[in-house]
Amino acid sequence: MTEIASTDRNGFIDLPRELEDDLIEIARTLPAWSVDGSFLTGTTIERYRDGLVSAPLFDGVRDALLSTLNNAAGGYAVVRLGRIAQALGVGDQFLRLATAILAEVAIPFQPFRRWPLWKSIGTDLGAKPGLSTGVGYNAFHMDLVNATEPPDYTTLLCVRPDPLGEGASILSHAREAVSRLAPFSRGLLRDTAYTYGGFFELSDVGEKYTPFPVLDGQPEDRGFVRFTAKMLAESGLDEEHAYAARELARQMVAGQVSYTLQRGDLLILDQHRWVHGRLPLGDGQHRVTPGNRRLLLQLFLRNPDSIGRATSQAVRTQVRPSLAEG
Ligand SMILES: O=C(O)CCC(=O)C(=O)O
Ligand SMILES: [Fe+2]
Repeated sequence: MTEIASTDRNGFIDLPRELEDDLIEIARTLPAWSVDGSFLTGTTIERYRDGLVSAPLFDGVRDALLSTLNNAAGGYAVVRLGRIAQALGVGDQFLRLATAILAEVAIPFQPFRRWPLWKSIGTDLGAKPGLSTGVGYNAFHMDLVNATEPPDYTTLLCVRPDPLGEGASILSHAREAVSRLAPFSRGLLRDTAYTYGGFFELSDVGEKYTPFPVLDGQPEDRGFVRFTAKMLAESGLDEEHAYAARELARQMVAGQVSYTLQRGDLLILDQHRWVHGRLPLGDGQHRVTPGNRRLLLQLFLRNPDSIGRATSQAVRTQVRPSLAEG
């Protein structure tokens, strides 16, 4: 297994100590955020920006973050906020600061109506091991795969790593994985032949997309490699299309990088290019008290230019709730 740290240091953003000290003070002054529908409000974004830019070194970090996320070889970043988390704890002040930093990338929003802006991903020994809160291998996927407009970015903040030292995050460049496939498989992945999961109580991610093609033929900054390894288990997938998806899954694993998030690490991932997942947590979780088990918080981001496409269904939903579930 390759650690991102040793293969691609560019994804890691460590803050200068002076900036950390400034941000610790600034975080204490940031107001609570407000949302309008599912989006962080413009007022909050402006206030948070005013706070951040009062730290003279912040501009440099923002530039590094945006270029890491946007450059051709990039597409993910880990902003290391561990020292700030140590000073502030991972409570409201810290979350406001993390939200402020993310708002410099794109607009924070909460597509799951029943969850707050930061959705908790804890460790549930009763959950199916491969699911979000399970203890097992969470195979490569993109989040909200079956929406016409999935979030542009998914982000994960580590509140507590697995005390048993496992549960590394895995990432793979989906488009490079696709480029290594035989043309025959690529052709099959362009077919509108794949389905996955339900679509309930979601906002601002467009409409339910089923069946969908894995490769949508859109330019890279707009389209997605709509993939989740979990769709391989869906009934009704014929052998040819299942074969092509398995080939893609194999190539994703071949290109995998991994990193165990530490407390205060904030992983930001461009869903147009990268898929993600998680290695199993350490054996013996039942011996770890629930309050000490691994805990991440997840937040999604939307680019301003995708808002219009993503919100059309939400507007209709308000008028005709029955349409929402398709
Ligand atoms: O547990 C993790 O590290 C990832 C979880 C995840 O990808 C998800 O819940 O969508
Ligand atoms: Fe995920």
